[in-house]
Amino acid sequence: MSRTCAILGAPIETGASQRGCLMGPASLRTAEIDSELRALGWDVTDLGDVTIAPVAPQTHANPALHHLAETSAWITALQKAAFEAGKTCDVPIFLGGDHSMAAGTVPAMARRAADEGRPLFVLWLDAHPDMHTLATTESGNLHGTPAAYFTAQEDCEAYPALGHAVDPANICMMGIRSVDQAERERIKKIGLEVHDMRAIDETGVLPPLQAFLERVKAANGMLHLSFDVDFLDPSIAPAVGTTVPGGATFREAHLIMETLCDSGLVTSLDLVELNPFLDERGRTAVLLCDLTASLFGRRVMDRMTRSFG
Ligand code: 4U7
Ligand code: MN
Ligand code: MN
Ligand code: MN
Repeated sequence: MSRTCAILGAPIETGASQRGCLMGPASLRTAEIDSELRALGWDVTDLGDVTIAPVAPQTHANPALHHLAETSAWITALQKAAFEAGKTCDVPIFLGGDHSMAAGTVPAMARRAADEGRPLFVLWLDAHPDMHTLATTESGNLHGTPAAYFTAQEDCEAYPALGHAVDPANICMMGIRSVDQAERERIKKIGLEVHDMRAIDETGVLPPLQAFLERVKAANGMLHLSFDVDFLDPSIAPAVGTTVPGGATFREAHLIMETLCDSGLVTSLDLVELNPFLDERGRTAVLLCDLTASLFGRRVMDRMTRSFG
């Protein structure tokens, strides 16, 4: 029996500083993400896109915040739709949309895990930790806040109530290379596992990834992968509003996906921050589809199960 996945689009762009992420799900569908997965033997259902109704503006003590009411509406809609999507298949895939959508998808996956009596782990691949609260963000761009929200940090009360939080001890961040002072302090305070790009340069991606996967396995955890396009180096993935130099290479990213595939541990996926308005002939969308294919089983050669020599 083939394994099942469902695709759910979240065309949200109000969390980012630039417009365009709205087109992310359409671009990934144009790159034929569904047929790539079917070719790998997956049973794929496309659930279409989530929508929200128009909202009235909402004010906040932090005057920098942009689109608070829309973001809250998306969080509510996505917590429901992502949870429902999770019931229909083995691995739901959430197509963004800017990263504020993780404030919907991650709590939904935490609820799904809790229903199975299992903990949720999160692998966060991003240039940024997105650990601002509604009080500390200076840009006011709410795609910088989801990780603070779903780990139940203070000063997120203006967002919808959080049903299922993620334990910061169950999160591993990799690829980080742009951290604001308030985020740095919070990461230290809560003891978050962050492998910044310097650490990746020093050790490569495998040692920290394998250590994290061992922990997920030992805890019988479910594993959500939140993949922000800006995790990748901008030279290979230009279609993102928040490029930061010195990102993951093509092979580092594929090796992570291949290793995750071998582990069999990933139970849900966000593909976020793709801004097709900034893409070059669809190359970033195609790269994201190829990385997803690596995660779902594409490999160049079959691996030998025994060693030689
Ligand atoms: B993304 C930033 F100041 N920290 O708060 C901010 F550097 O989802 C960036 O990871 C946030 O792309 C980036 O605006 C959010 C900035
Ligand atoms: Mn992000
Ligand atoms: Mn980012
Ligand atoms: Mn971004």
